[in-house]
Amino acid sequence: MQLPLFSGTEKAVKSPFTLPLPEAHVRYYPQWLTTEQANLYKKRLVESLPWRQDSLRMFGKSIPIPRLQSWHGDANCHYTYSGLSLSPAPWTKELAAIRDLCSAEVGAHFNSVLANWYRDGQDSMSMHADDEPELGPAPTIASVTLGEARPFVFKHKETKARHVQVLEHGSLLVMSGSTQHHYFHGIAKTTKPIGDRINLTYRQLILPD
Ligand SMILES: O=C(O)CCC(=O)C(=O)O
Ligand SMILES: [Mn+2]
Repeated sequence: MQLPLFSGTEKAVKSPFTLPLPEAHVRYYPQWLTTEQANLYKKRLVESLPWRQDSLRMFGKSIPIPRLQSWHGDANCHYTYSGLSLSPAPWTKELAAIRDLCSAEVGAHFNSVLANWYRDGQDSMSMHADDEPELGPAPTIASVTLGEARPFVFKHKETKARHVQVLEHGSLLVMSGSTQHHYFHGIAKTTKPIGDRINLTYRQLILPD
């Protein structure tokens, strides 16, 4: 693994594993980044991204989403989800460096990333699947967590079976194959006093020529 912001070659101590999810393919890499790398990336991303609180239109009302976000990618990567249309901000040094680490790990190309900043336990992401047509039928999504560990909930669309994986500081979660077809996922609110968390989901949008 290449470490663009560091000269050291520390390796993760915990091994990656596949989550026990029928009809999905999800791999979890704890300590994918060292604590030192993850701390530095988090600090730089908090300071440098153009964070904004977007709103979704639901039931004729404009509802602010419970987190801040920032959408980045190649110039043509326009993305629409839940009625919200996002135009890409350019790649920053940190987002591009982490993208290249993800590509090297996963063997896939990513042309865009959604950054989410959960400021505290009241920030959340409701259950959803990343199944927008522009992601294609079987997207590979690389999700990097920086900051507070939060439970990531999977729910099978038909059987309703649930599985929880706590996503730790510096971890990588890779969802691929038919995962989005069969499962919802999300981050619940908590009343516990907790710190903030950044999540980066690297994606490959399939764009018309
Ligand atoms: O914050 C997370 O771990 C999940 C983010 C997510 O599901 C998304 O951006 O689509
Ligand atoms: Mn998602």
